[in-house]
Amino acid sequence: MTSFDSAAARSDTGAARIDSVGTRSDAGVARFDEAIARDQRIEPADDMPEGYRRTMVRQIAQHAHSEIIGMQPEGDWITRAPTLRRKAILLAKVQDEAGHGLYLYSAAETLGADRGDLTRRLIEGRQKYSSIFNYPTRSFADVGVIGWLVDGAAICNQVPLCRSSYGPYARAMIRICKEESFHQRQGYELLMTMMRGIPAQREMVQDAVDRWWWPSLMMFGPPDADSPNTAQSMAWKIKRHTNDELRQRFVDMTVPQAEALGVTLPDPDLRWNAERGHHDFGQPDWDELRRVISGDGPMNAQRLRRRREADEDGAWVREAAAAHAAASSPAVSSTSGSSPAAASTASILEGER
Ligand code: BYC
Repeated sequence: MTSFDSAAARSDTGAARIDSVGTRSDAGVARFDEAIARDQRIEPADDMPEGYRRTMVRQIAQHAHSEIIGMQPEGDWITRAPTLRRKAILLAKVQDEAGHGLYLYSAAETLGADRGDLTRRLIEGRQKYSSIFNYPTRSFADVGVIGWLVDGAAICNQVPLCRSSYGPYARAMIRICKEESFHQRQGYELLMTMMRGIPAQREMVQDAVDRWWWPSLMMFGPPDADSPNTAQSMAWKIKRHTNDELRQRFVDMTVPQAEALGVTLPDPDLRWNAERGHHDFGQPDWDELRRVISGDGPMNAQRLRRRREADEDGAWVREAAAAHAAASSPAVSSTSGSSPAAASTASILEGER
């Protein structure tokens, strides 16, 4: 068993376990299977296997957490942006990421999850977020490179998710992808501007590319042979392509952009393979990905500490909102961990870690 397998086992997503906990009627099973076979969307009120529901909550929650934690590396540069225009662009981008997190937590709620409970699972290290956000942003060129490479990788991964089988997730993804495309272009435009500047600016861009290239390739997840979840997620049409297929698509898309920009991608094995019609490229350090995912990346501790502090600082806002909701509708319960929704998240993810 690899580390990626054991990570997945802790998330309780093994197919055998999933089948044994399904609670659907035969008619419900048939309807779900037929909808998947016909490429129809599964909606919140539809019958679905418990394993499908748990997998969707796991992926959507991880995605939502990534958007929210992903505000930190770029957010670090808001007060240090070189001009008012760059500051306004960066502020808007970071705010967009918060919006993406909110759409995604809402999508998870359609499956019975509770957002406060999901946040607690993140803060306690029981749910993951993307490895990419555990690296530091050392210069303003990092802001451009995150837009170009990280949002570029996110687009490659997420455009196919617009056709994901779970309706609320697929629909959230359409808007998110539009905004990510805009982010990618603004990142590229920033880098273009820096590359037309003085040698020190060009060096900053190349240095940022050197540091972010391999972590960007890791965003797509472990190699297919090492990915415990891909086969089931493809069968359920949650994922439309494997991790390696999307990584290849990203490399093919990015190489000509790097050439136009005038930067070198730090991979000696990167070359066009006319026979395959794709670029060959080297393998990222998969041990590094394992370490970062398991909490031992350069910035993991700081990212989670800040997220915990923000959660504590915002507690009074949530309490006020819950009191207002309770006053306007006595039947609506609070957003505290003891709410029925929180209890139901626990049962969806039962057995997780
Ligand atoms: N980082 O069997 P696998 C953004 C985990 S935010 C951390 O391949 P799966 C942005 C994986 O979860 C973009 N963990 O899994 C925001 C699994 O563990 P569990 C975020 C990773 O789910 C701000 C185990 O490893 N995008 O764009 O089939 C500013 C085995 O992996 C990673 C999404 O979340 C990783 N890189 O595939 C700028 C997209 N890779 O959960 C930009 C939606 C793998 O079983 N998510 N793991 O304990 C997905 O498409 C899929 O979940 C993944 C993984 C491709 C990430």
